[in-house]
Amino acid sequence: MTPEEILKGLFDETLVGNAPAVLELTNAGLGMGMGPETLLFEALIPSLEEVGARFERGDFFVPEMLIAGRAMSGALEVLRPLLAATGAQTVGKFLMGTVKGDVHDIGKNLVNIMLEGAGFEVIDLGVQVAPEKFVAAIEEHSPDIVGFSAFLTTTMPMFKANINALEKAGLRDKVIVMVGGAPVTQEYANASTAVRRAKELLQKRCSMVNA
Ligand code: B12
Repeated sequence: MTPEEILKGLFDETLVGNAPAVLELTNAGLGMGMGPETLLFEALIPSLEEVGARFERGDFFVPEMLIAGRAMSGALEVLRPLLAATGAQTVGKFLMGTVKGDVHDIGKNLVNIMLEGAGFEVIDLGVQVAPEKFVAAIEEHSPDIVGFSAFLTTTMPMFKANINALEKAGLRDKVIVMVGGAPVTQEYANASTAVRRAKELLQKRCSMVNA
């Protein structure tokens, strides 16, 4: 198989949610020396974008989205150690969760993997995280950054609700807040940008504290 065939196969099999084939192709690609980022950004993620486009057109329904998502998550588990294996030392603590009312977690999990790879200690609160739970976790773990992930236009208002809850608990000035997810602007909606921004924000905050 050529690298092109691997990428095309990965795209097509993710699209139809064929998890075993996606796993096999992921392993085959890696075995051929293809980079994990190539498999992710040139096949797996574009395929899920196509799934979303088909859903929007009414060609796909929730079950198709679900099996495609599962196929992608399976591949992500194989890629996880490779994406995270940089051996970087801890640069900060990142608390992450998908907001209340939202169950999408693939993007969040990918960002977590990239953050871990860049040396962040990541505490993942999972999905459907209520504002009170974010507040309690910030009090417990004292993270440098808290990340809210949302994938629906209907759950994006939870960003504001979470920030209000942080303000009410007197925590807003203690943490940097980052938001992301499919409906959030391109500038933030990318795992590698997320890592770069996280580091920049942390540096800025440290220099403010030390000034
Ligand atoms: C898979 C999927 C599902 C799966 C989720 C499985 C799972 N475990 O996550 C299931 C089937 C459960 C699902 C359900 C629904 N879904 Co859905 N889903 C998708 C799909 C196809 C892919 C999402 C995905 O994983 N993408 C791949 C990842 C890697 O990319 P990403 O999510 O954009 O993540 C990147 C960035 O956003 C960023 N990022 C993510 N989080 C964070 C956090 C921070 C802090 C930062 C800095 C960055 C960051 O980094 C990531 C990596 O680059 C999208 C289509 C799309 N175009 O996104 C629809 C989509 C998000 N879903 C949609 C809808 C409508 C629904 C449902 C309401 C459908 C229904 N009628 O029931 C339900 C809602 C359920 C709920 N309450 O949450 C719509 C949302 C439309 C909108 N604007 O509101 C979309 C856009 C499809 C569409 N085009 O219509 N879905």
